[in-house]
Amino acid sequence: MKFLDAEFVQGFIRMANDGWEQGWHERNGGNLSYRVKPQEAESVKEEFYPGEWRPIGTTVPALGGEYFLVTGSGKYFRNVIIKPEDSICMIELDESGENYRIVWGLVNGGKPTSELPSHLMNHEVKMLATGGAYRVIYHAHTANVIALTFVLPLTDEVFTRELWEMATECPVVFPSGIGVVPWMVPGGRDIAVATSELMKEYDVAIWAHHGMFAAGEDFDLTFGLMHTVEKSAEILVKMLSMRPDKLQTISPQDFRDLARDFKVTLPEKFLYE
Ligand code: 2HA
Ligand code: ZN
Repeated sequence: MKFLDAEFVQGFIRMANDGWEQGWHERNGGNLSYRVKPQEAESVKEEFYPGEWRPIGTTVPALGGEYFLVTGSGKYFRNVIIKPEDSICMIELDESGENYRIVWGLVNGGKPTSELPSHLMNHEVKMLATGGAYRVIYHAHTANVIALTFVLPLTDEVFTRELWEMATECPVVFPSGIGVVPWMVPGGRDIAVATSELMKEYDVAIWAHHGMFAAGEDFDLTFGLMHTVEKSAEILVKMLSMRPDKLQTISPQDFRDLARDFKVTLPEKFLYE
């Protein structure tokens, strides 16, 4: 099969473009990765032309031998749909999980996303935690969530609870809550370790003054998660702009009632009075 005709490649391109259309990817902001299924990699391997092995910058032993579709470092989400072969690439990891090589894409040179260590460490955590179900990691520069990191305390409890309160669907969409990473230098192993620690517990991690990471099973669920959190943040920004003290809201007991009917478990640490 032609690489660009494969359904997983088309899904990846559409998600990148949907993010662009939301305004989350100014210039080269943000990055996306997908852990490719073995049969999907097999279906497009006629077009592979493997490059040199290079160090990932961290070690992900559980991901040895896996293939990933990823956006390129310095590449623009705007261009993914226009020239995918220049903007994205497929990489293969070696058996040790220490090195990668490009097997398709980035035809004009370049490297996978600058956040490759964070993406791969998050993939490793999520793959192990979900028995292999989770395949997508997405990083976006979502303006409303970023704005909130300047005015709310940078705790998982406050961000989760405030965002749950802004839209009734939120506790159902992200029942385990949201983790917050304080400001750190992006691109390296330290922020990758901090984020992947949070990903053991949550599907969403906020990077203060920078953006968000979301994890999920497929493109729709992961994009939908990012979209839901950012929409809720937009409502919170509007609410805080109108009157910072709420006149009424959803109470801890309301959340418990919702959890019962919708059959989700909401950790008590977010239901403080
Ligand atoms: O430009 O978003 O975090 C890519 C990024 C770095
Ligand atoms: Zn970023």
